[in-house]
Amino acid sequence: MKSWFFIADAHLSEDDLLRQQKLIDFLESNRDRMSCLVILGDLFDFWFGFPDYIHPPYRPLCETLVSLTGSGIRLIYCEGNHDFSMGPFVTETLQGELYPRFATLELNGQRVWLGHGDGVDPRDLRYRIYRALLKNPIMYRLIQQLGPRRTWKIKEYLSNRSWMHRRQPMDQKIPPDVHFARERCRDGSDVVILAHTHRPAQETFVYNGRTCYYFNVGDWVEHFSYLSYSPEGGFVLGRCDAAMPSSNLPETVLTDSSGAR
Ligand SMILES: [Mn+2]
Repeated sequence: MKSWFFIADAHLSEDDLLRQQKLIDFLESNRDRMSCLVILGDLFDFWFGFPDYIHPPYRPLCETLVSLTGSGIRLIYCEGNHDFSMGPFVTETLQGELYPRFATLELNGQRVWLGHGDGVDPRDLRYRIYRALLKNPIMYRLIQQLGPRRTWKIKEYLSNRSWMHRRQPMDQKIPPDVHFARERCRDGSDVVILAHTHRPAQETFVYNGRTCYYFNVGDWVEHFSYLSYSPEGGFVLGRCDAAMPSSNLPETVLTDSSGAR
C-alpha cells in the first residue's frame, strides 16, 4: 500500500534554490510510494495568488507538484500564515484540494484533524486581529489590484512584521499546540496534525480508552522533517537526511529555531 506524506514550513524564498531542490529531490524519490501529499502551509515564505501567475523563483517546485498530481497523487494544501489567497493556484494549477483554515478527513477509519497550527493560542489577540485584517476577501481584492510586481515588493515589509512570526511561549507547562490538539481529540478526532512551530513533535493521549495522537510535522528550514502514514506502518515522523544538492550558489538557511514563523 502506498503512503501519505505530510510536510510544511519550507518558507522558500528567492534565495533558497538549494533547499527548494532538496525538497524536489525528496518528493521525486518518494513519488512511487506516495498516494497523497499533504502540505500544511507556508511552503513558500510568501504567497499571494494571482490568476495565471507563479512567482518565477517558485516555479521548479510548482512544476514538481503539477507533475505529482498529474500522475494521480492526491494533493491537499492547508493555508499557513504566509499563504494568502491560494485558491485557483491549488485547485486549478495544481489540481489539489485547498483548505484555507483546516481539514478533517477519514484515514483508514481514523478521524484526522489537519491544519497549519497558527492561531491555536486563544490569548494571542494581536495575531487574531492581524489574521482577520489580512486574510479576508476585501483585502484580497485590494491586493489583486496591485498586481504581482508591487505585491512582491511589499512582501519584504510584511514578512518582517513580528506578528508574522508569532512565537509560542516555551515557559508554559503545556504548549498551546499540544493543548489545542488535546481539545480536538476530546471533540472526537483520533489524530491531530499541525505544523507552524517548526519543531517536529509527537504526543499520545488517551480519552475514554481511545488512544489519540498529535503530530507536528516540523519544518524544511532546519529539520527537513516529514510525517508519513501507511496502513501497515501507521504514522511515522521522519527526516530527510539527503545532503543539500551541491551548487556554486550561496546557501541561505534561516536559523531561527526558537519558535513559529
Ligand atoms: Mn507558519
